[in-house]
Amino acid sequence: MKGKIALYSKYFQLTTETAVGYARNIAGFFNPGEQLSCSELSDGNINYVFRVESLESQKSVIIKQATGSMRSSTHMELTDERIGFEVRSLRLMDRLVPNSVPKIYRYDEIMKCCVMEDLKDYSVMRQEMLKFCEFPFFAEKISDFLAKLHYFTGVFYLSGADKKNLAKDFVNPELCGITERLVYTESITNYLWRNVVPEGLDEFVQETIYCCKDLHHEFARRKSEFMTISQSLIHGDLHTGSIFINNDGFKAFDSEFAFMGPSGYDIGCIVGNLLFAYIRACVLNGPESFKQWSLDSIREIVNSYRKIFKMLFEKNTQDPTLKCESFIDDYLNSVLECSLANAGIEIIRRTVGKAKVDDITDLPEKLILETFKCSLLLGKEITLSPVDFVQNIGIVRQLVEDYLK
Ligand code: SR1
Ligand code: MG
Repeated sequence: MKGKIALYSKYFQLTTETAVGYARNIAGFFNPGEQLSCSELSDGNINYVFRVESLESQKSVIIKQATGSMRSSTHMELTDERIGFEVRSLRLMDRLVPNSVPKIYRYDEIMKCCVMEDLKDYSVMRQEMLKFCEFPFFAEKISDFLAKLHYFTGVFYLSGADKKNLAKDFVNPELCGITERLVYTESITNYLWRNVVPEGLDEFVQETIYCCKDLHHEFARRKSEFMTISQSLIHGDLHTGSIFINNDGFKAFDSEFAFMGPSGYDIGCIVGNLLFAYIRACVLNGPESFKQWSLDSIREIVNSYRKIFKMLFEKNTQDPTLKCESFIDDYLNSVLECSLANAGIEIIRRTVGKAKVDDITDLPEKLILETFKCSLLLGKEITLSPVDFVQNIGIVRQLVEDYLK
């Protein structure tokens, strides 16, 4: 019977009408007979998202559903198990770093739905940065979140057996497959001919990206790390569209790409997207304080991550071999090198690839060409020499100025 319901549920995609009935049946959340309204919030590529709200009490929940394909391209099949990865990882993140993610109220394995906290008082960070809003606390809080997530799910804290058991819960081949293809292969080869380049820049992209052997080499290095290094549980898609923020704090969400991977992938994703905000501010002649804040945040993320991870190591690590002061420094250097390299790759893939960012696509048309070129040149420079940027993110200023001339 369970199998039949599961099969049926593949066709039972929620709508604004059925989501109300679905929410009403969540025991104890809404009062019986309460008038409920529903709006669809889906705007990502992958899932369906609804807000169900009581007209009387104003209480509300978010319902997120995964179907057997992508929302934006329904002909592209994608495992509906992805929602399970999201729920399991969000629950674990909430345990390791309380209040860092939305609360999950309920997970329905049959319908592939989860019901979660509605963060009405928060906004998507990317959208806030499009308005040049600054968040002075962000760097410290996000590094605390990442250092704790990576430390408590890695070998400096867990036993070999516990880490392997955790890894079993996060074998996520389909979503990793998207990243392997979209981030690490399509953006350097365009082998599926799906990259989207503004008219007139094909030759520039060929020369700068697709035909650059050194860049290809670095993509190969980082892709092989992504596919083999299992340092810790990672969020797997921590761009600024996967972060809710307000003046009090942030909440990470959309962690369906979570798996045991290279910790630097998460740091790189956030750094790359802060750099998009920086480039946009330069192109639009935005406030100096915003530009300064975005670069300072990157510097602080790198420094605080290192500091917090080391503090956790000193306080908790027991393994007599791994408790090695000189090695932890080497380890963190390599995580941060991998982070900046992935920041560069994130910039390149979001510029030439199919999955773009509003920071660039929302610009007035006459600014697109120069911004596109600037992003690619900066992304390439960082990917080729990540350590220079770990040591001094300030060099981005001069580079961007030169690229925009
Ligand atoms: C096909 S999904 C495209 C992108 O959206 C997600 O947020 C991930 O970043 C993925 O690479
Ligand atoms: Mg997403």
